[in-house]
Amino acid sequence: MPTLRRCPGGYGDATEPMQGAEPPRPCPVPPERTRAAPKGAQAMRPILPVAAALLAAGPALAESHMSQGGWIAEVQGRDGAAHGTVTVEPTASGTMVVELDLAGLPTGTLAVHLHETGDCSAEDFSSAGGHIAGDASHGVESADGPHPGDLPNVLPEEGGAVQVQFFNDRLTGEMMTDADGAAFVVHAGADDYESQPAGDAGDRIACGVFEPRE
Ligand SMILES: [Cu+2]
Repeated sequence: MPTLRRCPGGYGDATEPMQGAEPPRPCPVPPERTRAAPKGAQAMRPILPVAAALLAAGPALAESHMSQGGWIAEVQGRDGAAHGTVTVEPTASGTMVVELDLAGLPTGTLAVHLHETGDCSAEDFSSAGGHIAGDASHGVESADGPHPGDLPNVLPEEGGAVQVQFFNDRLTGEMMTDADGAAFVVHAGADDYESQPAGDAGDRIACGVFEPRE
């Protein structure tokens, strides 16, 4: 009988070699507990298992819903500075996953929305129009809200990065692909989730036009 010894860290057992026996079985590799995350990535963690679950469901599902279709916007400030990207991805359930990967924003609490016109050409980004509104009122504090284009405020810390995913089950592909497109807008202030028509969120400081993804 081979003798057992404990592996470092308590993960499983390995057998000690006997005279003339097979070589010892190596200790199993313990699961990775800590991995250096890029700064600002912490906010994504609670939702990442969902993406992992979709990927784990099989290559076909992962391919059809996580890499094909969807939309991406390159976000720019009023000075033309690049602030990263926002993607909208359809999923099997019909819920959209909106992912923000932004940098260089002001600190504070900032409103972010999906606006109804894919046009960031105006200096103040007014060309993006109002929110993607459907038949709803603005804001989760409105009884008949929120807009499909409403999103939770984001809170960039020093350095101005925001990396987060949101579920959005009110937004439809038709809203993203109508004739005049759609845009992502960052505001200078917070959305109060209540004021009509746009949450009293202040100036538009960054904008990106959604384009279909490969
Ligand atoms: Cu807005």
